[in-house]
Amino acid sequence: MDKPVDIVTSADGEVFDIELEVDILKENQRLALENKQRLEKSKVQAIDVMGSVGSGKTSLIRGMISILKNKSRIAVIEGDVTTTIDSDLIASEGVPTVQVNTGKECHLDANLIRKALDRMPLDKLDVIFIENVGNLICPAEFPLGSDKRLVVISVTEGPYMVLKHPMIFMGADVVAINKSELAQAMGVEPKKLSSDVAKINPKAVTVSTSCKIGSGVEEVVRALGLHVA
Ligand SMILES: Nc1nc2c(ncn2[C@@H]2O[C@H](COP(=O)(O)OP(=O)(O)OP(=O)(O)O)[C@@H](O)[C@H]2O)c(=O)[nH]1
Ligand SMILES: [Mg+2]
Repeated sequence: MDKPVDIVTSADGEVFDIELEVDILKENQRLALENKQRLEKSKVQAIDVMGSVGSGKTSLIRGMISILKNKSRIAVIEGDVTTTIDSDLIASEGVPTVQVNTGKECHLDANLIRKALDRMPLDKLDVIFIENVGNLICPAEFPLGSDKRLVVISVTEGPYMVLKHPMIFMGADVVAINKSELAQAMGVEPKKLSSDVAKINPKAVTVSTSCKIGSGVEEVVRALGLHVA
């Protein structure tokens, strides 16, 4: 009889890949807890910013920085596959950044964040934004030790983005539905995306934003529990 297709086995029939994955996730959770305790000790609020490629993560972080920077000491950890484009944009706001190039990996993990935190003066910071790699799937499984998880999607990704990627919304505290000024042209209804999020995770706060015109950004800051000047 043929082997069932959904079981990964070695040549001698021993199941190994699935256990390996469980170990990686467990170790990540342990390191995430360490990061969380370390951040709490230094009274730093860390926000994990996730979302698909080009949804507006960097733009929203920049918008939040301009609201917060006179009152809070901010730094950014920039996760990117290869380039420093986003780090350079953040640096132009006068905010220190630590760049984490993930190479082939499609997400940040708690070990990379631990190494980034080693390079930051935690006792001199209030808020750290962590821009995750653009991806709606992998980051969901890898908590980093942040206080809050913010997911940024945009109306230009179409009407089914939420329903197709429930995992990432299950762990979200706040969801920004960005590029809202383009909703009509895209034939996408932000309210429908918001109700899709509510069905998956009723506790998540959903905010319609446009980084282009600056709307909704302050509401995101408040929803994240960050102090608005
Ligand atoms: N029209 C419109 N464009 C936006 C808005 N927010 C961001 N953009 C544009 O969308 C593009 C991508 O924005 P980014 O902020 O770089 O998106 P990102 O999620 O950080 O992208 P990656 O880091 O590459 O995954 C840029 O050209 C932004 O200027 C918005 O609200 N409306
Ligand atoms: Mg970016």
